[in-house]
Amino acid sequence: MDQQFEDIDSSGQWQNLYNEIRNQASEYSYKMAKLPENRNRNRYRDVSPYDHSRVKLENSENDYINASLVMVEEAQRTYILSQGPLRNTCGHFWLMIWEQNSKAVIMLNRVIEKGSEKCAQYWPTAEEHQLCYTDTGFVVTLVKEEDKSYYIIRVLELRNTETGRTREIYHFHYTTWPDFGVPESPASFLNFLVKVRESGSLGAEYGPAVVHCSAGIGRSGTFSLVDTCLILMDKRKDPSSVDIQRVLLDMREYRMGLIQTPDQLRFSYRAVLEGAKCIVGDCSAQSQWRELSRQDRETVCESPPAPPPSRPSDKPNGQPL
Ligand code: PTR
Ligand code: PTR
Ligand code: PTR
Repeated sequence: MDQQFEDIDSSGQWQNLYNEIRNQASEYSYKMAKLPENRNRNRYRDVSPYDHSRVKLENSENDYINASLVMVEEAQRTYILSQGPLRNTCGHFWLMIWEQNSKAVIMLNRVIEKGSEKCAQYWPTAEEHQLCYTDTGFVVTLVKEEDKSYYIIRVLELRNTETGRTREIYHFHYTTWPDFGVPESPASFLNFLVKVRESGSLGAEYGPAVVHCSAGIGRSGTFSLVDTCLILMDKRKDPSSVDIQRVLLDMREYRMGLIQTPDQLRFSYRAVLEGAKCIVGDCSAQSQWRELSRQDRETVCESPPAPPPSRPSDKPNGQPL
C-alpha cells in the first residue's frame, strides 16, 4: 500500500483515482428524501439517504431523517452517517439516537463555517446547560466538557420524558476540520480516533455510533473509511490485502458521496498507512495507540491557560506514532 501511495503521489493521480471511484459508485433510489413533506428535513438538495439504507424513526408520525446505516460486515462495524441536524430536526436526531441505542455522536464540523450555519446547535452549551425537545420528548443536559485543543469531549445526559429513563451519551467533537478539507495531520486524526475507540462507543455492545458533519458525506465518510480499513488490516492475516478503494466503494453502497475531494481520499490513505504501523509494527498495537494518545494530554498540559497562542504543533514529524 505504501508503494501504491507513492506511485499515485508521484504521478499526480489522485484526481483520476477519485473520479474513477465516483464513476464506479452505484446509485440507488432516494424517493423518501424527495417527498414534498420531507423537503424541510434535508439540509442539502443534492445529499439524500438512499431508501434501502435510511434510518427510520420508529416512534414518529413521519419516519424520515437524513441519515444512513453504513455497514461493513467483515469489520463488524456499523455507523449511522447523518447530516448535521437542522433547527427543525434536532428532536428527530435525539429520537434516532435513543431508538438506535447509540452511545456516541461523532461531530466533525463546527456549527458556523465560512460565516454560515452548517449545523444546528443541537446540544447544550455550558451557558444553556439544558435543551428540551418537546416534539419528540427529550431533554439533553450537559454533564461534562473537556476541551482538548483541537477536539472537545462532552458527556451529555439524554432523558426520555415519556419513560423518565436517562442515558449517558458521549459527544466527540472535532473542531478543526474544514469542510472539503482534511485534518491537520494523520497523527491528530488518529489520536482522536483512539479516543473514540477507547470509549467503546464503536463496539458491538451498543447500537451504531452517529457520525455527522454538515452533509454527512465528506468528513464523515473519511472518518468511517479510515476506522474500517484499520479494523480490516488488524483482522486479516495479510493486511496488505485491504483495498481502500474497494472498501470506499462498498461503503458508498449505503450512502452517496462518501469522501468529497481527491485530497480527502489521499488523507485517508495517509491515515490508514500511519495507523497501520501500530497494527503491523513490532510494538503491540495497544501500546502504540496509547503512546499516540499521550500527545494530546501533553499538548493540553503545556498550553498556558491564558490566551491560547497558535496551537502547539501536533504534527507527527519526528515523533513516534
Ligand atoms: N439549503 C438547502 C439547499 O439549498 O440545498 C435547502 C433545500 C433543501 C432546498 C432541500 C431544496 C431541497 O429539496 P429539493 O431537492 O426537493 O428541492
Ligand atoms: N451541496 C452542498 C455543497 O456542495 O456545498 C453539499 C455538501 C456540503 C456536501 C458539505 C459535502 C459537504 O461536506 P461534509 O459532508 O464534509 O459536511
Ligand atoms: N456538493 C456535492 C456536489 O454537488 O458535488 C454533493 C455530492 C453528493 C457530490 C453526492 C457527489 C455525490 O456523489 P458522487 O461523489 O458519487 O458523485
